[in-house]
Amino acid sequence: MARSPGRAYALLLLLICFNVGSGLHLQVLSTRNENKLLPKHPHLVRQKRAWITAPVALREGEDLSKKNPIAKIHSDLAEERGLKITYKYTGKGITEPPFGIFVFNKDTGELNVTSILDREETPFFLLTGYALDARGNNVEKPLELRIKVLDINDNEPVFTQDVFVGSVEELSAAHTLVMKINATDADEPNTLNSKISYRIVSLEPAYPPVFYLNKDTGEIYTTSVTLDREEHSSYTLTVEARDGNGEVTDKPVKQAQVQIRILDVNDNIPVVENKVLEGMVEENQVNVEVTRIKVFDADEIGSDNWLANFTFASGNEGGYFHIETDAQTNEGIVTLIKDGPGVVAQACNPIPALWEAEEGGSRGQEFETSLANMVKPHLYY
Ligand SMILES: *[C@@H]1O[C@H](CO)[C@@H](O)[C@H](O)[C@H]1NC(C)=O
Ligand SMILES: *[C@@H]1O[C@H](CO)[C@@H](O)[C@H](O)[C@H]1NC(C)=O
Ligand SMILES: *[C@@H]1O[C@H](CO)[C@@H](O)[C@H](O)[C@H]1NC(C)=O
Ligand SMILES: [Ca+2]
Ligand SMILES: [Ca+2]
Ligand SMILES: [Ca+2]
Ligand SMILES: [Ca+2]
Repeated sequence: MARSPGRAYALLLLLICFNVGSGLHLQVLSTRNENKLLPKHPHLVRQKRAWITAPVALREGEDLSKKNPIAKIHSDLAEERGLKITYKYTGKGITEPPFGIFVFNKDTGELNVTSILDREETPFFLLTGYALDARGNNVEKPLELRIKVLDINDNEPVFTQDVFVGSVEELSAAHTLVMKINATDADEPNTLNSKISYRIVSLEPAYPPVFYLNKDTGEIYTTSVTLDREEHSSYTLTVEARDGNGEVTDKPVKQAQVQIRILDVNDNIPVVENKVLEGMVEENQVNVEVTRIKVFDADEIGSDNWLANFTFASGNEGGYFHIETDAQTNEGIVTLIKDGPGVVAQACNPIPALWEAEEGGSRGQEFETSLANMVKPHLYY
């Protein structure tokens, strides 16, 4: 800790004016006074051979001119040796952008702030103070001065998107995570100034309430009300993000839209329009369409959940008929592919459709068609 004799008295002096509170002025004069002074000056901490100052704190968004000078460096070497000292500061706000935030007096070492500060632009300034002799050489070890910019709540949360889009399957369990909305607040992270509270303002259709929003995370979940795509295939939510702890203020509150599509699940079986169908075919004709079996399926039109799969359960052992689905209309197209005696098709689950056709107006053929979905047929069995 002991300094070389030549420098025992050569200590850079720092004066910080705290204008907050009692207007305390701190001075460290020299190492000779160190033991006496240190306990009275808790803002200055001796670390190795340099004096490091506690940060100066300046609030953003405020006229700070009354706090000037905000800091002062002084070398007592000048006085003790009768040297002419020139003071200099470097760093952000002086020699690096943003320029012109601070000015200093090179003769007195006083540092002034000239601008209203913006924490969101520059949260922290690290300046270095120098005491130079006439030839520009350091007379003292350069000194670090830290200036912290204190936050005020001058930013509102802003949604990262105007419209958030999500989807969830119908019949999903209660408390299923659907999606997450997101807003940002430029104020100091992890403080109340940047805390965001989310809220659903409105939901369309409004009843019953099928979603809830976690106010802290922005996550949207299903409620215990079961979603049914066949009833409502989409929902539109208006959401808002409030500042602070979500308390109501006169500040503007940003809103966003949330669109949630309900995805189809194959929860409807095809229902035939007519239990009995009749078709007529001229004698001695093949590859002609005999009839079309109309079915209704409440699932998403055009999807695999909607498309019916027709098969002959029985009665077509002779192979007279062929049946296939018209993917556009979901009809079963029955075609006579082989001429022959009357065909009676029989049976079956889950929805029998008795079809009767007369060939040539004389012979009657009957069969029942078995209708099942092409996809996830296990839902019905
Ligand atoms: C710093 O501010 C003080 C107080 O307003 C003023 O007297 C002084 O001239 C200013 N110094 C500089 C370098 O602007
Ligand atoms: C919110 O959006 C911002 C900006 O796009 C991103 O940096 C951040 O990670 C997002 N936060 C969450 C929780 O998704
Ligand atoms: C229709 O059902 C039959 C019998 O279950 C099956 O063999 C066939 O692959 C199905 N067709 C389609 C397109 O799923
Ligand atoms: Ca804020
Ligand atoms: Ca701020
Ligand atoms: Ca279906
Ligand atoms: Ca469905």
